Amino acid sequence: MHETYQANQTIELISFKLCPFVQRSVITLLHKGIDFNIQYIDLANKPDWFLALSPLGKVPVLKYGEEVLFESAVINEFLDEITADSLMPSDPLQKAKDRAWIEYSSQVLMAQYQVSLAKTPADFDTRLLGLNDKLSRLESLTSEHAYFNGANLALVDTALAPLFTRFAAIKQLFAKDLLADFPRLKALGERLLALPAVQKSVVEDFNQLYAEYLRKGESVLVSA
Ligand SMILES: N[C@@H](CCC(=O)N[C@@H](CS)C(=O)NCC(=O)O)C(=O)O
Repeated sequence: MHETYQANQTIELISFKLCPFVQRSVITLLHKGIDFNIQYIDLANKPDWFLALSPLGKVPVLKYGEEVLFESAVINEFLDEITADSLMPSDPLQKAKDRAWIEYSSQVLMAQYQVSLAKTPADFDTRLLGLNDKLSRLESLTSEHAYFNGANLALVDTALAPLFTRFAAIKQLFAKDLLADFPRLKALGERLLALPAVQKSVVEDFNQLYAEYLRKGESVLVSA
């Protein structure tokens, strides 16, 4: 743990209720027991103060005292480093691999987003092939043990968890089990969704808001 930056500053996370990248940071904050405030914005109507703060105009943004951080993977490593019980492997090679899989998981989240917003059955099927291709690679790497790397929860798990929140919502709302062919990922998802930090990482009416968002986006999931 880095002594200079113990989590004794005011921490505020700028969020959008449905953003999976923000959710990663919320999971990390909650799991590490860090006090923080959350401020929600509407991404369809970004406030000027937010645009001034966020270099890419994206959430999450973390305000740490007067300092501003962006990019969920960077935010999470910072939060991890200023608190005890690191969620990053100490071995340089394993750490580099986890960083690479965190980036990969961002691409999987994007592929999941594309699938969720397909407007026609044909589009849905094409996009699902792309998502499944990415999931197959993850499936073959996922450990049989508790978490992605093995016995210990790591930042790569906090990066993957939002995928499972959305797969669970799709299953519950639209009776589609998109993880049916991926047993190891399914088991990993169940373990992650059982963690209190993951359960509390989204708003209580998440499924309702998610369904509404997909309906507005004319998703085929909603009209099917
Ligand atoms: N690579 C970024 C991705 C963040 C991202 O794409 N956030 C989305 C919401 S989920 C966003 O703010 N989009 C606003 C926009 O692109 O205008 C991260 O990991 O933090």
